[in-house]
Amino acid sequence: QSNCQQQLTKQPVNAHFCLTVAGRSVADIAVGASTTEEAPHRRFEYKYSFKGPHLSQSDGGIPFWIHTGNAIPSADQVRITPSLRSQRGSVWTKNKVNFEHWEAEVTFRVSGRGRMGADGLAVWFTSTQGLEGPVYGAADQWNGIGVFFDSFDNDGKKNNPAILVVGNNGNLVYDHQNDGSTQALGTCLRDFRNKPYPVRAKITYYKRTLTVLINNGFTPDKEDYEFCTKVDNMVIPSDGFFGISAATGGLADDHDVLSFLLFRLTEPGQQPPPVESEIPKEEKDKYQEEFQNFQQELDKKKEEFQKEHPDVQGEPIDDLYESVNDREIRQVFEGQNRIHLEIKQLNRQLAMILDEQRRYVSVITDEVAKKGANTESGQVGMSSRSKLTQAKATQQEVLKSLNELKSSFHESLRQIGSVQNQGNQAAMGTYETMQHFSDIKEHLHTVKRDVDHLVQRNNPADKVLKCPELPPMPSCLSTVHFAIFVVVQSVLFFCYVMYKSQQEAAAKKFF
Ligand SMILES: [Ca+2]
Ligand SMILES: [Ca+2]
Repeated sequence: QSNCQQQLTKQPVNAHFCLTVAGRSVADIAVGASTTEEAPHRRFEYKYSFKGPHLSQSDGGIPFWIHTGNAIPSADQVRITPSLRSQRGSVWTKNKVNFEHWEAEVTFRVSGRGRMGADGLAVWFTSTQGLEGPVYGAADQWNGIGVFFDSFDNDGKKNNPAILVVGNNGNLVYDHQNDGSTQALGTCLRDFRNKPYPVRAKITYYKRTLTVLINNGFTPDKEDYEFCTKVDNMVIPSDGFFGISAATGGLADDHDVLSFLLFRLTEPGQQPPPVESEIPKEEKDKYQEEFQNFQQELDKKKEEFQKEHPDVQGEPIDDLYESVNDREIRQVFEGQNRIHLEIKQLNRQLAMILDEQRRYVSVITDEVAKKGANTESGQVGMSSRSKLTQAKATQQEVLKSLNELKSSFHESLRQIGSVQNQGNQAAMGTYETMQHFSDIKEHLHTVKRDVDHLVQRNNPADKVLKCPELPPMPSCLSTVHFAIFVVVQSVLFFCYVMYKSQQEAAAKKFF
């Protein structure tokens, strides 16, 4: 600390850091008092505690506790107030506690739709049950202590939500309008509303020191407490009731308490007192009956389950079923995978067609070259002229069929587009997708057959034999040939580029 003070005089910027360090060291001392430096003996006291999953009984009550006002106990929590205007509720232990040292762990949620909420939640240890009143739903002028989780900023100093400890000997009237700021024995600023995990408060009264630690609900780690405040030399009634109360005002939050666990602390070296005497027979019978009801219900449910699922033997149920979302995602994924495979196959088939076309072009080119050679030698027959006309007709047929290929390819692309849309919509169209693709395949097969047919008709072997008989106007013919094949190649190349770009666009759409 002296080091810190030196730093403070030299560098005022470090003030915050030093204060944090100082705060941390206080926290360490506070925690150390109850843990490292010979921890006190800690015993769970079920008669002053509640928690789920069977928090409330069939009659709506909480074992060993009473609830008043708008409090609603349920199986896994007590809603001290619902998020409605001007609600007050509380729960109190039925019996007094007279432990010299104790530790209470409260797990709660304060949640509301507003950016601000009201009024707050209070944890009490008082000599009488404050069943009804204006201080967070409990009585004013209490005798004992209240730990307040004050949501609403009544005095407008922008210092809420805050946690404060207020002691009272029965005479003090709580200063609600100033958020109890003049009466608080200890305080810390913590936003405890709308947290992803429940907020936990550990309130320890040990050797006349009251310490409040907070787990701010940002982590599932239940033991991740941080220091809030500490009050030394705190005198509290020798016996009293524990209670939790809450209230709403013009603004309203749900104030839900998931558990209240009380532990009796005994200084190390001292013998912990014997467990308290038996609970009254009447209560015992009631709990016994309650337990048997639970047991019977459990057995019945077990039997029903085994009847309905004879093959299931202790397997986790989560693995057996998938949620609606999981199923939809899986179906969409499978549908898209199938589309991807089909597109790949289309690509392969197109490459094959292109290959055949190339072969065909090379054969024709050879033919033309040979024709050129024959013309020079001057051997021409009249019959060859008719053959040439035939060849010309064949070329025109090729061109026509290539045009068909082009249009059918466009048709395919259109179909792929529509299938993709269906795939995006959901996996319902799987059957339709298959149908579309078989259509596309058929188209392509037809085109391929046509092309094969044409190639066969222009069989290179025949050509080679017939080549010498070509007529003496080769220059004109070869130009026509070349022009045709330039066009053919361009069309094919154009188709391929179109297809490629479509595929890339589709890929972007998917991923
Ligand atoms: Ca307030
Ligand atoms: Ca305030």
